[in-house]
Amino acid sequence: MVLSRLRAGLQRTRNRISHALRRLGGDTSLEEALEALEEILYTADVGLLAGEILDELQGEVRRGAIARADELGPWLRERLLRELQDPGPEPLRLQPSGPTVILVVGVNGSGKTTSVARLVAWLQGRGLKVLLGAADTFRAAAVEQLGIWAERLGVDLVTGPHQGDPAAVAHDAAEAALARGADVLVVDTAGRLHTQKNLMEELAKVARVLDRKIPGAPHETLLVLDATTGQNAVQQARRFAEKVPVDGIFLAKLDGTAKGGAVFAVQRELGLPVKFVGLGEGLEDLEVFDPGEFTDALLGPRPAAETA
Ligand SMILES: Nc1nc2c(ncn2[C@@H]2O[C@H](COP(=O)(O)OP(=O)(O)OP(=O)(O)O)[C@@H](O)[C@H]2O)c(=O)[nH]1
Ligand SMILES: [Mg+2]
Repeated sequence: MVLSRLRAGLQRTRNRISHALRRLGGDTSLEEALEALEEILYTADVGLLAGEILDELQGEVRRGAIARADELGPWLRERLLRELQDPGPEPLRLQPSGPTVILVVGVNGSGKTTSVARLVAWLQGRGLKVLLGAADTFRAAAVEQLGIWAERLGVDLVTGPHQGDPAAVAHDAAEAALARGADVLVVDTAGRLHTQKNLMEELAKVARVLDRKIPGAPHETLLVLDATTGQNAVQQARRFAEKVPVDGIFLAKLDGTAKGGAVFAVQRELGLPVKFVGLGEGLEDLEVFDPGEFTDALLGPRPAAETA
């Protein structure tokens, strides 16, 4: 069930590599299969990893560990799987007592607010009491957008005046979370670029204020990346993460892209776990990242002989 939604989301990526995937099995020559595999890696946009994997593979072939075309598919699957960190069923470190604070950051339009809403729905589904903080005071429409989600979700939203200090909103939200006994406080922020010094400093201030009210907060800082931007997202995220301590990635818009392989580039080049993926614009379009399911959805199901 879950797998099928991920499969649907990754369809564009899989379509793009399906021709090459077909050439991996059957009676293709090893040489042709190697070419197909190279095509898969580059087309899926896995980044620097592609070159590394191809080098390794050449080595395997040279030392005779791989001799047939149909051995390449399973080898690739295992190899890709090894790249991915498994966030496990508990991707967020929830505090045993007192509110857990989740700070959501990222560049403009990456999918932060939508992902905040989905996270709230996911947390509510686990029986947790959630409070929302709208620390995006930059655009008037931003608070409104989050307000609509809050109403649909039936959660309280703490906001501040338009163009007001986001750290003040964070302060009030943390206070409200304590006073109302919330299990989780999720704080949405305005989009920003790592090059915008003041805005990066503002983010640091938001984190400091949260920590002052709730020691250890934010307990999770999630960086939302737009999967459709592929390698660009990776480069931006790297610089972003240099400035703010990030705990994990929320990879949004995985459904709208043929660059699903960006997951590998993110993990390899940022060393950060992908904790959630966004597979659409709705509240239910969130999945906890699962490396096995992801690899299956990308490469197609394993042949029966292997799964048996
Ligand atoms: N297809 C698809 N669209 C998404 C997904 N996540 C977000 N979007 C869409 O992307 C657009 C931007 O999403 P927002 O959540 O407003 O992005 P944001 O990062 O909060 O934007 P700013 O606050 O302006 O920086 C909206 O049209 C969303 O519906 C996703 O997983 N899949
Ligand atoms: Mg937003």
